[in-house]
Amino acid sequence: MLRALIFDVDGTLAETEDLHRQGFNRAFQALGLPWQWSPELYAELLKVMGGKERLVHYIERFHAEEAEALKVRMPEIHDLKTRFYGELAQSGGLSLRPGVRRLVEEARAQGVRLAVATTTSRPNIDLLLRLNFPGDAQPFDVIAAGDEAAQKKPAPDIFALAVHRLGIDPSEAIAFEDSAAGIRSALAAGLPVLATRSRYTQSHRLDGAFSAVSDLGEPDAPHQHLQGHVWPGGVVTLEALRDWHAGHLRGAA
Ligand code: XBP
Ligand code: MG
Repeated sequence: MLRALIFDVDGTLAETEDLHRQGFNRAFQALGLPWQWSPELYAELLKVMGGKERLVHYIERFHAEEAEALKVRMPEIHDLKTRFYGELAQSGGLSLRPGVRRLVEEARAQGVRLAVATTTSRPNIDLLLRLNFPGDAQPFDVIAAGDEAAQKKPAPDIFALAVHRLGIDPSEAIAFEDSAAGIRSALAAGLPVLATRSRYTQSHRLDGAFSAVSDLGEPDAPHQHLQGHVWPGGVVTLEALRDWHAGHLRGAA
């Protein structure tokens, strides 16, 4: 039985990555660091998951000669980036990607549990949920985020933590991801993965996902199919997910 849907956040629930990039740039400027991350460079840096890890990677790769002194400043830079990200998100809006709200509502109405498994920091998720589900104290049953996992994606830790907190077997859930590292993480945790490609994962290989689409789709705005399972009408509905999942379990038996 399909008992839970587990969502990645950045690039999957919402197109947040460029706000993260801008948040980093504002933090660099505020701290007098002459660094500027372009969208092209950021796409490259995104291969390292987690903002803190990404920052350390950038320092080691581009400022190796002063790396030790700069790495000490990482927590300060990242805290400031999180603050600027929050300000940017609040002023510019942070809307959900197509089909996300519909699918979340279908799941809640039909008793399928909802979880988040992300490398992003907890305040960023709380803000995203507050802005998009006002008045709803807990739209998701389980949140597994950021430094709660010993190792970030592509390690399975954060998806495994979400599954553990849901108290289910991974075969009873479906994961939603936008990145190659995220797909690897969910697969390693034993979850089937549906990929929705995002702005910053256009060049990623989505191998391993049982289906890859441009987004979840809406009845009046069907998605573009990329590979694997095809969704009726170009829309990922809970009913269609249940059908796929039942067939998947029969195939595995
Ligand atoms: C994507 C990430 C995140 C964000 C930044 O996470 O790698 O690190 O870019 O967030 P996911 P922080 O797709 O798993 O949601 O700076 O708070 O780490
Ligand atoms: Mg993502």
